[in-house]
Amino acid sequence: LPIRASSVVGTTLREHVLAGMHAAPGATGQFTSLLNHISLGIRIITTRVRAAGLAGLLGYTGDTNVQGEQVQKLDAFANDVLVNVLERSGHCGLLASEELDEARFATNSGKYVVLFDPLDGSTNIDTNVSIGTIFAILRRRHGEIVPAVEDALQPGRRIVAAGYALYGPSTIFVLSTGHGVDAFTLDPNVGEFFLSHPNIRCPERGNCFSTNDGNYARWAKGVRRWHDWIREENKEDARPYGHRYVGSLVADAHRTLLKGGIFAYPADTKSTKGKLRLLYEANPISFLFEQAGGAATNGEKPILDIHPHELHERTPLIIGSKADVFDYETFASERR
Ligand code: AHM
Ligand code: MG
Repeated sequence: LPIRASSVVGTTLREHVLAGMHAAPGATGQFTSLLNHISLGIRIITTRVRAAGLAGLLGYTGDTNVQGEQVQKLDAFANDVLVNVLERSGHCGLLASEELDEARFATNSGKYVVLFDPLDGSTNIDTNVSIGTIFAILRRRHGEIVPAVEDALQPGRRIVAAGYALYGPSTIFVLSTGHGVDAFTLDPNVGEFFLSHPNIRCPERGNCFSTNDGNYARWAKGVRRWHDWIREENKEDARPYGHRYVGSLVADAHRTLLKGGIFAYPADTKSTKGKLRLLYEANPISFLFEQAGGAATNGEKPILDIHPHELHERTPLIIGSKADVFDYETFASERR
C-alpha cells in the first residue's frame, strides 16, 4: 500500500484533516472546518498560557490590571476562546463546557455538538505544571431540527472525534477522528501544528501506575488490594511498577498513552461517584485510548458504554494498557 501523504511526519494538521475529508464519501467540509476552528482556539489559548507567568510578573494578574479592568483567569479566558471559535465556525449546534453551568445553543443549523474542558488541571497553573484542553465532538441526534440538551447526553460510543491539547514544554495536539490516533506538535514560530507522532499505539502492558495515593484510605477494599499488589516485588513480572502522578489528567493520560501502564481515579468515600467528569474528560480520553488499542473503564464497564444523565456527571476513570486495565478490573470486582 502507498504511504498516505497525510500520515507522513511533518504533514500539517490542516493537510491531515483535509485528507481525511477527501477520503470520506459525501463529506461537506463542515467537520473539517469545525476541527480547524478548534485548532485555532488551541493556538490562541497556547499564547495566553505561555504568557501567564510573565503577565503575573508585570502585575497584570490578580483582581484588576493597570487599566483598572478586571483580568480574566486563564480558565475563563480559555473557555471564552473556545465558545467564540465554535460559534463562529457555524457548524456547532450545541456546546457544553466544564466552565458553563448549562449547555449553550450555538448555530441552529450546526449539526455537531462539542463538549470540552477548556483548561484542565487548573490547580497546576500557579506552580507552572502542565495543563491541557480536552474536547469531544458528537453528531446531533438524528432527525431533530433544532439542537437540544439531549444532544449532549449521548454515550461516548457515538463520539465522531476527540482530542486534547497538552501545554507542556511544547504544545501537542492529540486527535482521533475514529481512524487511530495521531499527535501534532505546535511550531510556535510558524503557528502551525505538524504531525509528530503518527498512529500512536498504547503498549499492551506498561510498567508505571498513576494514582493520587493520598486517597488510599478512602478507596474500596478491592482498589486498595490492587494498589498493594502493583507495588509488590515480583521477579516474574514488571512489579513493582514505577509511580508517576502529575495531577493534570491530560499530562497523566498522555504519558500513559505513549508509554503504557495505567492511570486510575477511582470513586472513594469522599468522591463517591469519582472525581472526573464523564462528558468532557473521561469520554474523550477513553475514545483516544480505545482508538490507540488501550482500554478505558469505570471498573465495571467501558466508559464509552455509559449512558449519561446529566451534563456535569462524574465517573471513576481507569485508562491504560489493556493488560493493566484488566488486572485492575479483576481486583476492583474482587474476582482476585
Ligand atoms: P479540574 O477540572 O478542576 O482541573 O480537575 C480535574 C483534575 C484532573 O486534571 C486530574 O486528573 C485530577 O483533577 C486530579 O485530582 P486530585 O487533585 O484529586 O489528584
Ligand atoms: Mg477538568
